[in-house]
Amino acid sequence: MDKAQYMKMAAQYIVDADEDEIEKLAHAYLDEGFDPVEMIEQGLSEGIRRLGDLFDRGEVFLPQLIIASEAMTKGVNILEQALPKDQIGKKRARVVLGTIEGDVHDIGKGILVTMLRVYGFEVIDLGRDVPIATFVEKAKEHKADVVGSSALMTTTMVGQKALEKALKDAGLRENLTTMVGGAATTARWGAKIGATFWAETAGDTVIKLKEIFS
Ligand code: B12
Repeated sequence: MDKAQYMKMAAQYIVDADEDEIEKLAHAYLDEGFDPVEMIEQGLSEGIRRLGDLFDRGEVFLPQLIIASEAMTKGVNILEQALPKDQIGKKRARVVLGTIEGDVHDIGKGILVTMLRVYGFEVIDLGRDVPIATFVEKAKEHKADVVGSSALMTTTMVGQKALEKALKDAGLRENLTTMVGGAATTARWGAKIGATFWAETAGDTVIKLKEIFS
């Protein structure tokens, strides 16, 4: 089977919320020697986005979304094991990362954590639904170089703005790179709230951070 075919099937199995098929497909894909990141970003993520649109239109309901998320997590876990282990002794930078207050969406954040670790960044993963004060506290405690927040909902992305302010108020912002992302956000939003940068995907985030910490 060619790579495009794998991507198509991965997306479809996520829409179908079929964990068993995802598992089989991920193993078969890796056996062919294809790039795990491509399947995460172009296959599985495409499927979950498509399902989100169906959910939006009322064509699928929350239970299917939950089962599909579990299938997605399973697939990502299998593919992640095939990623090269971080070979870099000295870390490029220390990143404090979490999904913002009120928001439980953590699939994308989880992918980002893995990708950053693979590329030699030290990551302190705060998890999901993280209070603004915790980001600030952990940034201080770990002497972070970067603070990143993920937001998937229009109702929670305002927390990213509050985080920028809280970091400023704590006197930390000047010495930090801040980054925002998640499906609710845009480059315009990132610029508007004064974040150092916004990125669309985990891959783009790695590229931007590598430029800053080369
Ligand atoms: C899966 C999913 C769920 C799962 C989440 C499981 C989990 N553990 O994450 C479940 C079923 C639990 C869920 C629940 C809910 N959901 Co939901 N969900 C989704 C869905 C379909 C996909 C999200 C996803 O995982 N995408 C795939 C990942 C890989 O993409 P990503 O997160 O964008 O991440 C990538 C990039 O953005 C980037 N990135 C991510 N984070 C960061 C951070 C930084 C710093 C950077 C630089 C980059 C970066 O890198 C990632 C990899 O490339 C979206 C639809 C959509 N189009 O987004 C709705 C969606 C986000 N959900 C929505 C809603 C409404 C809800 C609920 C309120 C539903 C309900 N009625 O209860 C609850 C939320 C509860 C809460 N308080 O948070 C709405 C939000 C609407 C809005 N405009 O605000 C959406 C958009 C669906 C819709 N169209 O209505 N959901």
